[in-house]
Amino acid sequence: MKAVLRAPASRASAVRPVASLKSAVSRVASVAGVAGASLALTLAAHADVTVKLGADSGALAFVPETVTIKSGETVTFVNNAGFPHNVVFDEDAVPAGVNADAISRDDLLNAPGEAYSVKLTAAGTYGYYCEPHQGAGMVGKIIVQ
Ligand SMILES: [Cu+2]
Repeated sequence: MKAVLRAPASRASAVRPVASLKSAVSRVASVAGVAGASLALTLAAHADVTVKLGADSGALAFVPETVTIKSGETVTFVNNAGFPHNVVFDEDAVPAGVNADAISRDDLLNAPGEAYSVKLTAAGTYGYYCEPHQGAGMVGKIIVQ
C-alpha cells in the first residue's frame, strides 16, 4: 500500500518542476510584454518632444539643442550618454513669471534611460543647461509657441 502511494507521488513531483518552469517562462514573457506595452504608452503620453541627454557619439550635449513646442506640450529628457546629467533652467532665460526652479531637475539623472519630463505653458524662450557639463557647452533651448 505504501509503495503504491509513493510511486505516483514521486512521479508527480518529478513532473511538477517542468510544468512550473514552463508556466514561469510564460509568466515572464507576458509580464515583459505588458511592461513593454505600458512603457510605450508612457512615452507616448509624456513625450511630445524628446531631448537626448548626451549625443549618440558620446558628446556632452542636448540633442537636439533647440526644440520648439506648443504651449501645454511636454518635453522629455532621456539619459543617453555621458551621464550623469541634469536639467537646470536659467532664471534669467525663462519667460517672465516662470519659476525656473520649479521646472528644473536639479537631481542628477544617473541611470541609462532615466528620464525627466516637464510641461511648459508660458510662451517664450527657455534657456537651460546641464550643471556638470555647462562648462563643456551642454546647454539647450526650448521655444514654446
Ligand atoms: Cu551633462
